[in-house]
Amino acid sequence: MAKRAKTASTKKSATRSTKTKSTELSTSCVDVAFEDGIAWVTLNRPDKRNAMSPALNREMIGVMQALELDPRCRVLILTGAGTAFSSGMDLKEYFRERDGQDFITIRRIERDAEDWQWRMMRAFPKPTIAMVNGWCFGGAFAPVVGCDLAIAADDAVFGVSEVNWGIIPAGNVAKAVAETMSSRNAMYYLMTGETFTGKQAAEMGLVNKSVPKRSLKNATRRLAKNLLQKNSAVLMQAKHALKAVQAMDDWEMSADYLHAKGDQLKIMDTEDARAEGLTEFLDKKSFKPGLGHVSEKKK
Ligand code: ACO
Ligand code: V55
Repeated sequence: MAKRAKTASTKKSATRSTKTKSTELSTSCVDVAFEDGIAWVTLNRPDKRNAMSPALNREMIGVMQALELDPRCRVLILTGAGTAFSSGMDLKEYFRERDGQDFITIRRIERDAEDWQWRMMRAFPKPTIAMVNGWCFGGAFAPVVGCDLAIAADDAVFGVSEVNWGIIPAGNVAKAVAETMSSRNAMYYLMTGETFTGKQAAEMGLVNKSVPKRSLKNATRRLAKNLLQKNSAVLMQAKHALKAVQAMDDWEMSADYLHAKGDQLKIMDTEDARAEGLTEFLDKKSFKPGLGHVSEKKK
């Protein structure tokens, strides 16, 4: 402790993260870096406010396929380079330039976007966090809601801006908005195209919370580190189960489904987190499950 306080530079090195860019996974539009179990995935077209072009979408499919199997990724954080999280679909490359192409090509361009923005996101076997650092418009709502959790900068600016330029929020943007915002707020922002801040997004429940921009990375890292403490099989079953029962109207069906997912977990979880949790609480009395995870106490 005393050593660390000696000089500013030693203090800095003591807290320096081991975040390293992955040269093999980074692409022309996406930057990937690993840091202690976290994969930082940064939409990287800052000059275009990280607008999602067909090329970016194809690259994101590849990045997510790789990260799914990569043990260096145990939590995925999605964010944007520069002033934007993402300005939505690329109006030039995704819309104007696809006009006039055949319908099969158009459908493929749309499917590439949707595959990573919500289909792969929702199925991703590891926790995902959207870190909304700035502008977030239209199509960008799909990956924000596609991620399990979201944290925004207080002053990030959101807008369901499709109607402002003459289309409806497709690509499951309206669905994403309907699932996370109240009916009144969803309809209000979808019809007016009015912007709202990260702080308002948190109040409305579109994101989990908002923090001042200067603390955004640390707050997101802290959340990721909480998730890193947990058993990965338990987390995967829990997130997929929640998404599945969200779509079920019948309580008998959801109850049965959840029992089945829990039983499936016993086969998947070779570490047997459940047995260890029971032993540590009931026998060793070494932690309180209501107040934190077993491994926090073990350290
Ligand atoms: N698609 C294509 N290019 C874009 C997009 C986009 N969605 N957003 C920004 N750009 C480009 C601009 O054309 C400009 O390019 P240029 O430098 O080659 O001229 C560059 O990014 C910078 O944009 P500015 O508008 O100058 O940046 P500024 O910081 O002033 O404004 C803002 C940022 C508010 C995000 C603005 O760019 C904007 O309104 N973008 C569109 C937002 C939007 O409504 N997106 C579509 C939603 S609908 C959907 O996604 C389906
Ligand atoms: C939109 C988004 C899309 C799409 C078509 O929100 C329209 C507008 C996310 O993909 O394919």
